[in-house]
Amino acid sequence: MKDWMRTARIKSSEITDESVFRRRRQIIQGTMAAGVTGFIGSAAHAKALSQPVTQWEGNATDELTSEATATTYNNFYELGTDKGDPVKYADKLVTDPWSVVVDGECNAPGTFTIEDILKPHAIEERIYRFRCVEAWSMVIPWNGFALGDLLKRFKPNANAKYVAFETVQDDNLPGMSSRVLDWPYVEGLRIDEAMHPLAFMAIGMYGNVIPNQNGAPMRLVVPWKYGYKSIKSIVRISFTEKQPPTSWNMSAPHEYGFYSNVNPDVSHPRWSQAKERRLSGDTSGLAALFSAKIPSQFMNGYGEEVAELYADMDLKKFF
Ligand SMILES: Nc1nc2c(c(=O)[nH]1)N[C@H]1C(S)=C(S)[C@@H](COP(=O)(O)O)O[C@H]1N2
Ligand SMILES: [Mo]
Repeated sequence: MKDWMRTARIKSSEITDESVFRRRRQIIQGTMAAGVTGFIGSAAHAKALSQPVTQWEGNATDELTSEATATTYNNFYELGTDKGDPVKYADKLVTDPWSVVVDGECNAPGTFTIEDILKPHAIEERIYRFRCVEAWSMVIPWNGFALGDLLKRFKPNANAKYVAFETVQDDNLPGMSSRVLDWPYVEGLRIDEAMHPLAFMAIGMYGNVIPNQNGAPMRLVVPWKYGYKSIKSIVRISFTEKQPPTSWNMSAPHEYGFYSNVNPDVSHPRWSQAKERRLSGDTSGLAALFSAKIPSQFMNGYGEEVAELYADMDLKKFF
C-alpha cells in the first residue's frame, strides 16, 4: 500500500467492505459505457463522461455519501442560503453554452468554451472526503481531472504566484438578490497549492454529469481545505502576482482566512473544528445533524501529501 493510501484510511469501522467498492465500480463502468447521464448537461459534458474513467490510487476508502444526499444538501448561495435551495432552483442556472476566461500572468490567455476545456483531459474518478466549515462532511466520488493539468495549458509565467477563480454572475439566480456575500463569488489558491496533484477540477460526480446544484459545468475540489474553497460554476481563472480576494474572507475576515486548511486545532471563532458529522451512506442531510460526531483530521486526512506546501508556516496565523 502506498503511504498516501494509508493516510487516506481512517478508523477501521469506517472502512467500507471491499466488495461494496467492487460493486460500485461496476455500476460506474456500466454507466460510462452506456454514456447514460442522470442529469442534463451539455453534449460535451456527456461525451467527456462517456470515455473510460480512470480509478485513482489515492481514493479514500471511507463509506460513500449517497448520491441523493450529496446532490440535495448543498451550499450554493447564488441559488439560495438554505441547504435545499440549490437543488430546488437548479434549473435557473444555465450551463450551455458556457465559456471560461483565462487571463492574467500567463502566456496563453483566452476565452474558452467548456468543450475546449474538457477535450484534452482523461477523466479520473477521485473519491475525496469533503469537509465543510460548518463541521459536516461527505465522501464523494468526483469525476474530472487534475487542476494543474488544466492550468499548465495556459502557460502561467514567473509572476503567477496565485490563481483566482470566479463564479458566474446572473440576475436570474434567485440567491443573488441577497446581500449575504459580494457577488460574484471569488476564491483563490497559491500557485503551488493549485498545481498540487490533489487539487481537482470536477465536471461529474457518481459517474454522472455534475448537477447544477453541485457547480456545473465545472467546479473546484480542494480536498484538504474547507468546502467553501471549492468554488462552483467557474467562468474566470486569473493568474495573479498578488494574493486574490476571496468571498468568505471579505465577508468575515476574522472567521475565514485565505488558506482555510482543515485544522481541528484552529477553532472557528463561533464553534470548534475538532469534530465533524459525517453524512454517510443514505443518511439524509437532516438526519446527519443528529448523527454521532467523528474526530476531524488535520488537512482532512491529506496532511502527509500537502505538508510540504506549509512547511515554514504558522497555521494558526495563516488559517
Ligand atoms: N459559487 C459558489 N461556490 C461555492 C459556494 C457558493 O455559495 N457559491 N459554497 C461553498 C461551500 S460553503 C461549500 S461547503 C461547497 C458545497 O459543495 P456541495 O454543495 O457540492 O457539497 O461549495 C462551495 N462553493
Ligand atoms: Mo461550507
